[in-house]
Formats: sequence, C-alpha cells, structure tokens
Amino acid sequence: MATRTALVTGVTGQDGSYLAEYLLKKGYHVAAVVRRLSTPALGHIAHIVDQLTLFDGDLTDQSSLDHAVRKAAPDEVYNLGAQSFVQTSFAQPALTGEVTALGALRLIQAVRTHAPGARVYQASSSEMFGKVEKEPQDETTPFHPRSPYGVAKVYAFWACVNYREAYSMFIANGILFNHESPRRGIEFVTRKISDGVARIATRKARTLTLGNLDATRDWGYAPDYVDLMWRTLQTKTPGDYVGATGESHSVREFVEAAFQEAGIESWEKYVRTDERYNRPAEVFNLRGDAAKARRDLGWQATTRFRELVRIMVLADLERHRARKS
Ligand code: GDR
Repeated sequence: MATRTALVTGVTGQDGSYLAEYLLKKGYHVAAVVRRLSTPALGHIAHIVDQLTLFDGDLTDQSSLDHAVRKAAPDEVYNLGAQSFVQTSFAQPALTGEVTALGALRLIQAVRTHAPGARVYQASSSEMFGKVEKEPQDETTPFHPRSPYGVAKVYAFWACVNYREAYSMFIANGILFNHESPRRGIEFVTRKISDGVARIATRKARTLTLGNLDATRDWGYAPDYVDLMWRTLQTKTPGDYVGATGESHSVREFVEAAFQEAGIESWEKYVRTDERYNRPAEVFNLRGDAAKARRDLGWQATTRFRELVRIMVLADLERHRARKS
C-alpha cells in the first residue's frame, strides 16, 4: 500500500506527540503545523522531529493552513491544536474562541478547498457536557458547556458536523474525556499533583496548593486515546465517538493515591487549597460511556486509575531525583 500522509496540528503537545509516534510506527508520513516562536519549543517531539515534515502555521491564520494542507496533500488530518487550558479560557475568552473554535473551522475549510477527500479528526471534549444533563455521558448527551473553552469546543464540534453534512466530507469527532500522562502540561491538575508530590518527596517543596478537590473526572491514559483517534478515521462512514474509561474519581482521590505512590502518609499535612484555582463556573462531575467506540471501533481504555497515578508519579519522581532543582 502507498504510504499514507497525516497532517497534525498541536503536535508538540501531549496528544500530538503520542499520535505522531503512533502514526510513524504505522508507517505514515507525518506532517505537522507548528507555531513559529522566537524561542523554539519542540515540546515532546524533539526525539522524532527529524522524521516529521513541519509547516510554519497557526490556527488563527487561514493562509498558513491552506498552504500546509495543499503541500502535505494529507490522507488524514488530526486537529489537536487548541488553547486547551480551561482556566485560561476565562482570562482569554476571545483568543480561545479564535484558536479553539474558529481555528477548527479554518482547518476544515482548508481541507475542503485543498484536500476534500482527506479524513479529518476533530479533538472534541467532554468539557462540552459541562453541567451534565445525564450520567454517564455518551454521544446522545446534550451539551451544556461551562467555560469559554467548552463553548469554543461546542462550536468546533458543530462546525465539523455541518461540513460533514453539507459537503459530504469525512469528519469524525472524538469526544474525549480527560486523558493524562507524564507528558501532560504542568498546569493541569493531575500533572500538577504528580509533580508536586515528587517535589515534596525530594524535599524541593513543602506544600502543594490546589483548587476544588471535590471535582470528579474520568481520567484515562493518553496513549490509549491516540489509538482511538486513529480508529475513528478507519471506519466506513464518519461518526462521533466518546472516549472514556467509565470510571470517575475526585481530585482528592488523585491526591491521596499520588502521595501513597510516593510513600508519603497523611497527604493532608502537605496540601492547601486556594480559591485562586477555582473557576467562575465549574464542571463538577464527568464520567463517560464509551460503549459506541467499543462496539464500532473495538476500542477500550486499558489503563486504570491507580496505574495511571503510578505511571505519572514515578515519572516525576525519577525526573526530580535526577535533577538538583
Ligand atoms: P479539565 O482539566 O478542566 O478537566 O480539562 P484540569 O486538569 O485543568 O482540571 C480538572 C479538575 O481539577 C480541578 N482542580 C484543578 N485544576 C487545575 N488545573 N489546577 C488546580 O490546582 C486544581 N485544583 C482542582 C479543576 O477545577 C477541574 O475540575 C482538561 C483539558 O485538557 C481540556 O483541554 C480537555 O478538553 C478536558 O480535560 C477533557
């Protein structure tokens, strides 16, 4: 079979880097749109960058997306680029809309113009369910977003459905619940906890300050979820799929498990809370039902909560033990 080409946005992030590795292993030619920064940030792709074709571009810039799509001539396009930190979306709502909502529209418009036969994956999010109207959430659950980020993702979701219906394009939405790993950005709660615990265990910090400990999330392991992304583009007809573990745990439970993994009893001694980390509107509880992905795609999350916590804490412990500061 001829080599297939995939074009990825957000390649330097957690999901983008795992996806690029996954696609390279499958023999794809992987191209990516990367933002030009004065201090280049290769994120998590430094070890594979020689194997990628990079295009300077930005989701806020239509012509750069047109150029990348035209040049790469992709068979598959994965839109993982976004302003993806929920809390920041309250401080920068218009930027979040530009990148996360209109950016997706610009990309599918570029695909429509320059590679109409390409299959597109849109990284949709469980944040779209927000103030949940059903438990657990699946593809039929109404959206009720609670942040400018969630609102932007709902826009992008419907833009994709609209292009699919209007122009018969192959566009699939993966509605993914939280997925984590040692590559997760340090500002997201799981990584903030695993890093904070490792700092405390290695005596680089005395405390860890968090926001709402009662929020619950359906936390899976990111490498499982890039496999789901790929699978959504291998079906006969395009569809939308929830990706989740089906289990939900609180931030408090994550904290407790993380301290245990580092061999520290009584986490209460080290953890503070500060309203600074609370959100103007919170998504309190999320738990997904991925039965459709299991049935149609043969996909299932493999890594359970406790194992995920262990992977993340051990990785940060190792990093902090190897480093002085
Ligand atoms: P989320 O992830 O908003 O679910 O979105 P995040 O890890 O930021 O928050 C999860 C929950 O933890 C609570 N929380 C804190 N969060 C952060 N970041 N820092 C804290 O100190 C803290 N204390 C408590 C939050 O209030 C929240 O309830 C992630 C992102 O990756 C999105 O881009 C993605 O779409 C969804 O997951 C699925």
